[in-house]
Amino acid sequence: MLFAERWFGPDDPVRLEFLAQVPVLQGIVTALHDVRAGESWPEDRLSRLREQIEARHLRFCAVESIPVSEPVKLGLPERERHMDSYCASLEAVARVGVKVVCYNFMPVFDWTRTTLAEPLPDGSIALSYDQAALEHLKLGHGGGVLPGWAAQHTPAELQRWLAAYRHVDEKRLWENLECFLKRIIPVAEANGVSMALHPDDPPWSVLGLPRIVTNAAALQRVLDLVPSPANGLTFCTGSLGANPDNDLPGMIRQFGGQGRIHYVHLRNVLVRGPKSFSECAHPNGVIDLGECVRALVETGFAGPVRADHGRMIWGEQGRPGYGLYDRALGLMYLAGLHEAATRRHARSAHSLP
Ligand code: DNO
Repeated sequence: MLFAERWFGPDDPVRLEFLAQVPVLQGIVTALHDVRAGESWPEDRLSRLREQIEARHLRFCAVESIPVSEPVKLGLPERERHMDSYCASLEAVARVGVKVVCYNFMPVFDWTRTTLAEPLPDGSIALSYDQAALEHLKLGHGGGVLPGWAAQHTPAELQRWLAAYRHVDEKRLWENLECFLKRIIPVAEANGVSMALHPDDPPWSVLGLPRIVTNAAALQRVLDLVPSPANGLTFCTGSLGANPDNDLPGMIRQFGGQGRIHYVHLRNVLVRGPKSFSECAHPNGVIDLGECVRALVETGFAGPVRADHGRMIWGEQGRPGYGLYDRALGLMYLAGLHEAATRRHARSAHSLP
């Protein structure tokens, strides 16, 4: 696997130079964050990002993410134009040599949390989620804003999207996902790009919005909709692991065994009760990351892996979940797990008759 981290571009308070000092780091994932969903990405800006990354002796190894517009997820007429733009972006990404594209199909909001600064017993700060607290937010009515997403939609836009989804249940969302995949996967395949669908975070319906990419059966259904190797997954342990019913190493063996995991996010969560969890340091929490790494090694996974979110520690301020220090610690822990799993796998291969 290739150890990577997310960099939000030249405005990121975590400078690329600092990320490059993490000993095991080989790659960077980033995106053109200011291009609106539905518009196509300019190739010259992608080339400049690549030059900056390569100047630090790192690889631009994945795009995270090319966002899917709401009209595509809702199945509105503009989706045709938006899907054309999406395909143009995939072609541009491929031309600058990036071969993995992460995306999600969550209505309105991407990852959802109720607190961005939950104090953990050791004094560090983490993101957390509680379903009851979420349902109390009166979004966009001059009332609550969803932590992390206040700036993404104006209150009027938000109301418009929330109202539009009243007509889109899970069945319709699946149909719209199928339409999207049938349009873009052939283009990705022709350009040597592996699409990596990120699971819903958290993996259940929020605020009455449908969410469908939540468990093993759903992930298999996604893959079966278009049976091309270019139609694959971002396997995110933190998202799927918030539901303790998900058997993560088993899922890695199932989908990795089919060669359909193209990108991995490895982080941990403390599950506090039904639909209630807090993020935590990588070695703590309910997820056995050692077993997950072992399953990845045994299924021959060779793509990018990142530590995903970290806590805020040692007084660091910045983008919630995306400080430097805890992500660096997490990556070092993952590198240790990987080294142990690789040696064990090599030993067991040699002991075969
Ligand atoms: C959270 C990330 C997600 C992810 C998107 C992929 O920090 O894991 O925002 O990038 O869901 O489209």
